[in-house]
Amino acid sequence: MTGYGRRTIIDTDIRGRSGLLAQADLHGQEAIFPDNFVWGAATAAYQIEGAAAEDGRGPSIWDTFSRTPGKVAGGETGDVACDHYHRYADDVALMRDLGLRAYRFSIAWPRVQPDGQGAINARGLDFYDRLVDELLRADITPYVTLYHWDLPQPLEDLGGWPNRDTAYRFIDYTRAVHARLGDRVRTWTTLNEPWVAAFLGYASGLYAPGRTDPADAFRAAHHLLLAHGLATAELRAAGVEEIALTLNLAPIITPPDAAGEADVAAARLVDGLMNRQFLDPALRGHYPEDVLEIVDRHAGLGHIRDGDLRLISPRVDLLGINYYSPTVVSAHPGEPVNPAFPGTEGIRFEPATGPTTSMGWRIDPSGLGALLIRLSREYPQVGLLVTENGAAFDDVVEGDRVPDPDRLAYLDGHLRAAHAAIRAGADLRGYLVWSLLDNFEWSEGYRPRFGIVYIDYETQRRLPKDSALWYREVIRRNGVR
Ligand code: IFM
Repeated sequence: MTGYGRRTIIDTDIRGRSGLLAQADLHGQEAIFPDNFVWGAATAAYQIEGAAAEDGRGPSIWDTFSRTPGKVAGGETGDVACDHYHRYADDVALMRDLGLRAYRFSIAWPRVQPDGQGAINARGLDFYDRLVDELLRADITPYVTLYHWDLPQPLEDLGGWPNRDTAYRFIDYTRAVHARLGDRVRTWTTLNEPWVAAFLGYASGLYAPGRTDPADAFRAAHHLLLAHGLATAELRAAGVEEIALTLNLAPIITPPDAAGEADVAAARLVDGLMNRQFLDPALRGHYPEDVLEIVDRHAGLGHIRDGDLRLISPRVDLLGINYYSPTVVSAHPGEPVNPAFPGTEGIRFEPATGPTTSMGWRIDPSGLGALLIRLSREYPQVGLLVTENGAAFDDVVEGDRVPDPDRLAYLDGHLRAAHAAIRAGADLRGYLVWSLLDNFEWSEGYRPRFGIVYIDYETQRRLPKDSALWYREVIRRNGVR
């Protein structure tokens, strides 16, 4: 069913060799998760809300970017998206029908503080207030993410994330959101995927704000980390018990036929840029030496001030993991730099082989298992939560059904890998599928469909796909069988 073989592979080394095999997770056998395992789904504000100019919301960098010709496929924008802003009550009812126990959503900073500083827009907060109440009435635990890439445009005009001051503006915004929702929301995530915000936003320019300066990207990364640390301290002082940081993480491996020392060194370097550049400062209070060397070469180190690492690394309770696919690299002298990974001259990012999703991403559940085990070994102080995992496929409606066997198999395989990782000692506390709804997939527009619920964008009709009905059973059973 999953193309994933008879056994669940849960430990993969940098050369892509598989190690530990978990007999208990043979395909077709039951994999029951621990009591209190959190089951849910995730979304993000700009991808689903719409109502871009309503109730005092200001423009974000994504409004500007998506309106810039050539930046988003088909010129699409988040202006309407899934119209969740108006349909949130129906969407919560749907979540309840699907048996979800948790819902991860993000707050749009430009709704709450249209200028990114100064006046708070109460009507923006009212929306999240209503949403949280609706969730609690449905017995669904809200998981709030404070930043999922929609920086208020006025802050970008002042320099954006490469400007240190943006991190301090984030504290004021955090304080305002917590003051309104803190009595009902227990788990707070500061940032979603700062690597993407920094390196696709400021180095490759593929995402908003579309800048292409590696030095700015490294500065942005540092200031995002600083924003995380400062907001964590703010939330902790306000009495929040469960604070998380969500990173996009992946095993960086070499192809089986290219596993020499140079290839392994290439994988290590990319691991530094994508994974350790964020994990180590936030969870260990220092940058890895190999990463610092690359930062220094591109941006100098002047933006990293004395005392910053202490501010960046207050205790967090959960590490949110967004996993989709491993990254495969090899050493290739002469290969030009990958613009999203400054410092990777001579490294080839290998195209996916084997089964892929409609994003062209390789399907490899074992990567999730390997990642969870590695994180629990290397950062044992923090609990793990899969805050995103899922797949886009070209879904087709058939009558009132959306058969999506490929997505169902993808989720089944990844849940088995997650279960195997728990058995091997990973402290995994929950799993949130990406995504609840089909939505605006950033520069790819609305073509990729990641939802377990299909959206007909003409009518805004919601139609649970087969994977959603299957997921309801998974939640009911607390596992897969
Ligand atoms: O849609 C995105 C989400 O916003 C962040 N993580 C990856 C998803 C799929 O690309």
